[in-house]
Amino acid sequence: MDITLYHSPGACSMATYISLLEAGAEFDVNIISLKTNDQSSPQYAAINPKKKVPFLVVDGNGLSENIAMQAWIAETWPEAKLMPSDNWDQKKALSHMGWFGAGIHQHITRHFKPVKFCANTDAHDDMKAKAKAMYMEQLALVDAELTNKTWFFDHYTVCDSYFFWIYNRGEGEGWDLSGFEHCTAHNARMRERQSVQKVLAHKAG
Ligand SMILES: N[C@@H](CCC(=O)N[C@@H](CS)C(=O)NCC(=O)O)C(=O)O
Repeated sequence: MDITLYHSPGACSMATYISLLEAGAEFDVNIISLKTNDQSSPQYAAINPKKKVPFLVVDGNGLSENIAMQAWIAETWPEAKLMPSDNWDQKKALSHMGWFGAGIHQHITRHFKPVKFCANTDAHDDMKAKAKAMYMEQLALVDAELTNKTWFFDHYTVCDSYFFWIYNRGEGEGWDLSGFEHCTAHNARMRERQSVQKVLAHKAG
C-alpha cells in the first residue's frame, strides 16, 4: 500500500499521525504548513479541495476527516487493536471521535482565529471567552468519562490518539487544564508513548 498523510505540525492531523504510528503502518508524511497557509495553495487544493489537514491518500484514493481515517487505520491493522472489540464500544468510540471533531474542535478554532468567523474585531474578545468556556464545559465531560481509566476503553484505541490533540491544543491556547485531573493524567501517559514523542518532534518538512 502506498500511503501519504498530509499533515501540519500542531494541527489535528497529529491524531491521524499518532494512530498510523501506533498501527505500525509504513507511510510518508507530506507537510502542509498552516503557518505559511500552504493549505490554501492551488497545488494543495488540487489534492484536497477542502483545503484542510489531515488528508490521507492511499493508493491514489483520498480520504478527508479524522474520524474516517481513524476508523480506516483501526480496520486496516486489526492486530494493533486500535478499536474496542465489543460492537457497542466500537460505536461509542465513533461517538467519542465525532464529539471531539464536531463538538470540541470548533471551540479551539474560534479562540485561535476569531477573525475567520467574525469581521468585527470588537467582538473577538467576547467570542474567545465564549469559545474557551465551551471548551472547558466539554472537557469537564471528558474528565468524567476518563475517571479511573487509563484509556477511554480497556486498552489503547484511536480515541486516545484523537483526544491527545484536543487536550494539547487547549494547552496551546494558554488554557490551564490542570484542574481536569483525569485528562491531565491521560495526557502525561500519552506523552510517554513513542508515537506521540515522534509526532511532537516532527516540526517541519
Ligand atoms: N473536520 C476535519 C477538520 C479538519 C480541520 O479543521 N483541520 C484544520 C487544522 S486542525 C485545518 O486544516 N485548518 C486550515 C484552515 O482552516 O485553513 C477533520 O476532522 O479532519
